Amino acid sequence: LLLLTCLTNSVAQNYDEAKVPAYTLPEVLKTAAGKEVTSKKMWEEVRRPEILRLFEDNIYGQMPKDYDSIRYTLKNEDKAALNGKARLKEVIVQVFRNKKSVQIHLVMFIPGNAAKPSPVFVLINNRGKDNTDPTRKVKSGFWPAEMVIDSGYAIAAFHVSDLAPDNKDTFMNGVLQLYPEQLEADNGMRAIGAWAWGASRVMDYFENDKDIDAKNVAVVGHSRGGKASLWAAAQDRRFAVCVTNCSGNTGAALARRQFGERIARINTTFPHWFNNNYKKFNNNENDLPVDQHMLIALIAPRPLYATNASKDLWADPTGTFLALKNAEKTYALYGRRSKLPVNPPAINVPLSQPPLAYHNREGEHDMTAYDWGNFIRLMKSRP
Ligand code: GTR
Repeated sequence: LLLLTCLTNSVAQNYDEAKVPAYTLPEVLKTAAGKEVTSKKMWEEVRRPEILRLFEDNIYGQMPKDYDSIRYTLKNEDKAALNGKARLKEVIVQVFRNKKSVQIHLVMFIPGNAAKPSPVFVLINNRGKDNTDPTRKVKSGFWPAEMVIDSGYAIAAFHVSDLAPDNKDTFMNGVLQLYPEQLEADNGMRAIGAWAWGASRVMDYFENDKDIDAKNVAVVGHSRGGKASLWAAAQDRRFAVCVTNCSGNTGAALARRQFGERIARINTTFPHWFNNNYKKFNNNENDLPVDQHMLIALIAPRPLYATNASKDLWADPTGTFLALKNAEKTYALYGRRSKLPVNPPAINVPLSQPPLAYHNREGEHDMTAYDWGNFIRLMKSRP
């Protein structure tokens, strides 16, 4: 095993565009039986379920939808937060199954003067909890609550560790205690799936909060959290918008380009993120029955914003752009014409128009006020 691990790690990650191998992407709009998908109906009834199943079986695992009960408890409220501009709510979302439960601590700021329910951005927080500090002693560009409130939207967040600790030895101490059978299955849920599951339970809550417009929820994630936001939006069509920031490999970037992080590497460093079947594709990208453009297609016709950062070649900015381009045909089935150009835009040229939005921000692997400003632009320019 040690030898195998060393061999896997020794495969150099490529950063040279000239060394990207020739590849053929699996066809989004052709059914398993070889039929061309020509209508929205055929997509929704035949091809979309096929693709969803392929992602479950080969990558992210099943998404259990049954639970015994769910309870929402308002733990803290401040009607005059952010200098009176917002209402702070901290809610515990507790989900029960098999006499076990998980608790999701949801932090929300809602515009104070809103005349009707507010559309909301909900972040799947994979970084330090102080990035989403409800007291606002700590303010971070990763979750710029003040800026989002000023633009008229609510902003919410929960932490991934409430669902599955991000650790290969302890990830099962969360949602997976409610669904222990998942751990036995080669296509069972793992950590990324558990985080996406948490986003759906937060959506269950939003549907019960009169302050929130549950038909206008954008699910947001950065990097590993951005892999989860994609999977959440693909699985749960209640999410109106998806934001995936620097999500890279097994996020919004095409695997077959083998540029930057690769499947063998991600499965070695983070064996708890994806299901057992995914390990078959280590150094074997071309055998995958899907590629990541198909995950984006599952989100159609809903707006999707994928970002990258210029110094974050690990997450393959070009491969992300190409994944979006290869999902365009599916959006077109719904009459949603992509406004993306043929080639990736220059650094710091945001293309924030729906349905498929993209930018490559100058700088490091991160999520910043620059990124959020553009997510807000996408929300504002939706039809
Ligand atoms: C890296 C990992 C990436 C990305 C990143 C992050 O180590 O290789 O896939 O998830 O972590 O979450 O910041």
